[in-house]
Amino acid sequence: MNVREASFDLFRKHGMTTIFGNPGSTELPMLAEFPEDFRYVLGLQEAVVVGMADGFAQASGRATHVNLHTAPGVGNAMGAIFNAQANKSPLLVTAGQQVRAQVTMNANLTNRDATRVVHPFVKWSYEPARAEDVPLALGHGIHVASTAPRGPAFVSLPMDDWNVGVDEAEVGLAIERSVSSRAGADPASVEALAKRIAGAKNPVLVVGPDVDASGGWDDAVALAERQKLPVWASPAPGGGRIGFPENHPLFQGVLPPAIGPVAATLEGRDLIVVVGSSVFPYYPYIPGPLLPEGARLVAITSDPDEAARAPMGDAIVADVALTLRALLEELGGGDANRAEPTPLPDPTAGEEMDPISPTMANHTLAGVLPEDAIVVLEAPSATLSVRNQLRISKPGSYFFGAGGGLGFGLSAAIGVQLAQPDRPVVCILGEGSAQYAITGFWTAAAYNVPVTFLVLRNEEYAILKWFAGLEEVQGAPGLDLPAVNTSEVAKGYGVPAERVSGADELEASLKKSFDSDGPSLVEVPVQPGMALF
Ligand SMILES: Cc1ncc(C[n+]2csc(CCOP(=O)(O)OP(=O)(O)O)c2C)c(N)n1
Repeated sequence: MNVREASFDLFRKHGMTTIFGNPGSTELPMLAEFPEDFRYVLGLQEAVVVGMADGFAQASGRATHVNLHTAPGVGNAMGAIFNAQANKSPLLVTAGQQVRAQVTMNANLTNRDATRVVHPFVKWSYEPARAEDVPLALGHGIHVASTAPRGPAFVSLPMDDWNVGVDEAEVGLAIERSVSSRAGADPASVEALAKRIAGAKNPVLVVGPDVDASGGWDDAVALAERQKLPVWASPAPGGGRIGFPENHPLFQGVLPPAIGPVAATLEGRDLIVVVGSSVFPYYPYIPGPLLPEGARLVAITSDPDEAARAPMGDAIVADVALTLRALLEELGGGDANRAEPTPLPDPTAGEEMDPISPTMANHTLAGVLPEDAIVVLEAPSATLSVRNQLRISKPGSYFFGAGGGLGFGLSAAIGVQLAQPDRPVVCILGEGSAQYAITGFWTAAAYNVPVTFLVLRNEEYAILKWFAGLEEVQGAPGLDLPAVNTSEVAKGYGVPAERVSGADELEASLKKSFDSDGPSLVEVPVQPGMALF
């Protein structure tokens, strides 16, 4: 047995038979005699390769292998690796390396300091000391990436390692290992939190992305319903996933992403229970009290760093779903005697305009969205409007780049669709955002990945104009995007595309797109500016 055979057996054992990559000369030896039960998904640029793998890992819930081309490939991928750590996406990122005999002399394409390059954005980074150690190192990377908090791990692989022989018995022990890491909470902490909830007058629940990622969706609903807790989604920038049905009568909206406004929104609450979110993914600095007067906060997170760095409140570090279940048990069967909050009003389409507003575009999408659709979103100025109009209400149905690096949306949608071939995927993009992963259209076409891309064309970086107002910046250049013709570009990569105008044409085109069994794109001109509803 050689390193290649052992490594592919390891990938098989972990169900990692889809590899996302962009190859170079240093990766070819790994790909030699590529096994038939594996699938290689080619991306034409590394940011897209990692973004696709990120979507695939999140939507499949399992570690996913991305193979990059030595230093320049890893360099191109860095923004997407940053996104993957923010998304807590379990990625095994590997990159080829010069042959061992030429690393010390720094021959061409040597990935100098390979383990340091990715350092701030990965949980673990390694180059095995001997060729024979490659399978063990890959296993190490898979286990690190898959344990909480999940995130990317990196292994640098010298290109002459693959044909080296390994001790079959020894490597077999490494391959068959499993690591179970869903840790339940300390019972005393659960008991104390249950008492605080039961004794609170006006408690509220804030749900974040790890509710969905941990499989705790139904438990969060049960907790909110039994305790009659009004529910807020954690602020949108860090909310890569939705953790609670947004059409539920207890759902109160998405928290604003800034210190003062969060406290103002939660005014009058005496207990804020945060599940599966950092406290909090703030973005603009709008100072104010961290908590409303008289309020206490408790966070449940599987991420010790999230717990440690929070500026206020207590935290329980444990698996989110298991802790919610333990909490439900501790609180017992009866429903709490609290008044139910007023549900959100139904979304409305707003005024007729030409071009239509982003609100109208999202409203139109909501009308034709298939029941079991998955939404991948990267249309910055329309984020809140999408949330409000779509009111996504099923688990595993929303993916958003928590890191904020553009290029996630288009590429992740392809990975999500590959992981969930039986569910329709719609990817809502700003035309600016689409350009950061534009070559992803080729992969969607080449592998016939049936994503519906909806491009909201407002001919500007609308969100940056809004930020300019907030930051009191006048006269900044580079905020307009006239004449970026995304539908024509998509056609160039092989994705059938239409440019439509108005709600009726949009509706017809979206329906056609959802019925098609390949990728397609609908580009619709929309009004400039932020869309909040
Ligand atoms: C990799 C990367 N580069 C730059 C930015 C800064 N940025 C944030 S939003 C934005 C504009 C996005 O434009 P578009 O997708 O058209 O959406 P709109 O703001 O118009 O809704 C930019 C450039 C970023 N977030 N990520």
